[in-house]
Amino acid sequence: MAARRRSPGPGSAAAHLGESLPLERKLALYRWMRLTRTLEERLVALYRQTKVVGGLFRSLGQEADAVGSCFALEPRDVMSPLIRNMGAMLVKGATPVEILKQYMAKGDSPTRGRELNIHFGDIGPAGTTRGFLGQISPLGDMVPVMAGVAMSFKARGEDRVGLVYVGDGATSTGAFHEGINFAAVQRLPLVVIIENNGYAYSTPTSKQTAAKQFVDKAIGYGVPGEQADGNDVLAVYDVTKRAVDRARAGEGVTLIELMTYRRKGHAEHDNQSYVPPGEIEKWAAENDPIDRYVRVLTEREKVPTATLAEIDASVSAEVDEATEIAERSGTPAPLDALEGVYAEPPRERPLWFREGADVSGLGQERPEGWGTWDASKGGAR
Ligand SMILES: Cc1ncc(C[n+]2csc(CCOP(=O)(O)OP(=O)(O)O)c2C)c(N)n1
Ligand SMILES: [Mg+2]
Repeated sequence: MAARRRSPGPGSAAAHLGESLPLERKLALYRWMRLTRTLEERLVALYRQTKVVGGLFRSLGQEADAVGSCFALEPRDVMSPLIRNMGAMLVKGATPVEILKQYMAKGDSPTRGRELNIHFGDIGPAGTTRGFLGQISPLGDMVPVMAGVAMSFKARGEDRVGLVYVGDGATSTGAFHEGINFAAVQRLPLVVIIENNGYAYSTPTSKQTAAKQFVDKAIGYGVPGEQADGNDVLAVYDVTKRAVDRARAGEGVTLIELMTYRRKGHAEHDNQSYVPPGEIEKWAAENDPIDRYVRVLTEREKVPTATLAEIDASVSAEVDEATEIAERSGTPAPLDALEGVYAEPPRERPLWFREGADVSGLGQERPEGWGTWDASKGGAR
């Protein structure tokens, strides 16, 4: 039977966790969480100024979950984030400038305005890229994809580990089941993190599964499962590091359930009218991951508050500078939408299927040269 262990909950805050990390690394965890929150607050301001194109997804209250888990990876490892894992992407090397440009759909953003928010990636052979996959919207689908990534590591004998995040809602998909089952059977070096934040859109966890807890699903897959307090950054680091070490040692998949809470709506448009009164306020007051970590650092680690204030100031300056850089960039050229989508040069003439057809009455024929035909030469701009 799979082993199950629980990390201590709020109150027993990290009494035995992350102790081995040097203070410099503990402060780095603080900085990543603060950067995540400050950058998201800036994005909210830009959203309200209509400078963000599309939805804005917050991870308010979940910063420890994203940051602490990704912090357990090595640069050569590969991670697949979700919309609430901006913190993990920052830890893995995504920059605030890239994220701001991406959210604002700038022409020189990572996807040149063709994808929104944090849907962009950087993957390749170890040492050549930062190792995070571009996100896709279909829930759960990245589990089989990451099983494939982990299988490639195993097949090539590479000392690399994959980590995939899924939400509580995503566990209800067939893809989640197929992916984790395959990875478990193949003993692939994969860590699967279920972020239990209480909701999937407006669906509460109680309507998502009949299981008492998501970590119980590990038993059915025959893999170790661990549940941890997702708002305790050192606990998150600890549980993920154990799983990463197991994967690296050839012991296969671990399923982790991180207990956290989504304090904002699904996206900024969601007014959370379905949330019971007082619930959000309670989590904000009693279980904010940054507040809790500040207490750990100042009370247990004896870090002066001035040191944390300096980090906060440097984060604010970094976000200000990144915003200025991102705001200076222009919008994409219209034909950018077609670049990198089709083969270049094209194998077929554009609209070959219309050749010889009488389309005179349609009034929607594109001129010769429309599309990638001329885009790469710049001729059609
Ligand atoms: C297969 C699939 N079904 C439905 C959706 C629509 N959808 C997008 S996000 C979401 C809720 C996700 O909830 P959860 O997995 O708990 O992640 P969270 O937003 O809480 O981080 C839904 C239903 C989708 N993208 N893919
Ligand atoms: Mg959820």
